[in-house]
Amino acid sequence: MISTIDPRIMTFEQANLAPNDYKSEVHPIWCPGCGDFGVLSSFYKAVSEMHIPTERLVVASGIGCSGRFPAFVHAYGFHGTHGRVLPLATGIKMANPELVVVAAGGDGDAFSIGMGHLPHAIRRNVDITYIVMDNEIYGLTKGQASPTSPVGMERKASPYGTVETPLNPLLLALARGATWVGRGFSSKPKELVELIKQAMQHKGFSFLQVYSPCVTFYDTYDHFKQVTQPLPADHNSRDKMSAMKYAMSDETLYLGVYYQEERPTFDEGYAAKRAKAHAENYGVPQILSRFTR
Ligand SMILES: Cc1ncc(C[n+]2csc(CCOP(=O)(O)OP(=O)(O)O)c2C)c(N)n1
Ligand code: SF4
Ligand SMILES: [Mg+2]
Repeated sequence: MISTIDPRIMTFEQANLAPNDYKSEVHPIWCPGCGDFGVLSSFYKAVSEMHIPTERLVVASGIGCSGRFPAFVHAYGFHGTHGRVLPLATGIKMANPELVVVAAGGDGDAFSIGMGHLPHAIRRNVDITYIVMDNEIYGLTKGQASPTSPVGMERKASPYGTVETPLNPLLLALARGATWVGRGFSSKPKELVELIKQAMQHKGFSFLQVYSPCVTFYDTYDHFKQVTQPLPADHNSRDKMSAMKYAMSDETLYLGVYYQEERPTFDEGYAAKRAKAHAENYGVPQILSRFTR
């Protein structure tokens, strides 16, 4: 493939940036104590340790408090429309496969309005990393129930408690065929840095759910501290049945890499078809002729 990277841009070998070098000039306006701060600082550390040149990194998002993420990263960023981060990130990766593309957002963005896109990004196995900051609520719009809110959650907008069963994001991603699935917690930064690195190093679609409490509208810090623990040491991340078993646990919520497998990526598959068509000089006239024969 012809490199689309400008030779003046730093290579991975040359990039030796500190976590702070990935901070943009935009000061985060999240509420003090918001879990998203923990995700952001783990992200700075992860990309620094991976030596990613800022010119090669793109962070895209939808809408929500978590959707502000790209503004705080010194890299390319795209704050898109609500629920549309996956088509956006897919398009960016397809347009320039040499970019490292991260999609970031919240549980509402991912599993309500954006839900239609998730199975398709997964089945295409686009080489992007999707970090979902799950606070089990719509933070930006002041605390409505989201698809991951627990049954009976009482908030201003649900005074008698919610009645819907929450969906299980990990089970969904595993059942749909995601090639990398993990879960972290914003209050476990050391582990989260490792998870972000592994997700980004994986070639294919990586789905990382991160518990990231909303201190203002649904403070779940104590709850997650009590119910989370690392995946057992004997869990084999190549064993999907084991991954599903641990993903189904709802009393203990396990953190770590649930599952990983290698499968051809959409960007590689598409590039191969494009190269074949190019070599055979196959274009629009040839396609049209098939319909007019
Ligand atoms: C098309 C559209 N519908 C609804 C909204 C209103 N809206 C903005 S953010 C949001 C939910 C955000 O929740 P989540 O994705 O969980 O992000 P959080 O704020 O919790 O990080 C909604 C419903 C919108 N901006 N656009
Ligand atoms: S409203 Fe909640 S999710 Fe939004 S910035 Fe504040 S604490 Fe974070
Ligand atoms: Mg949310």
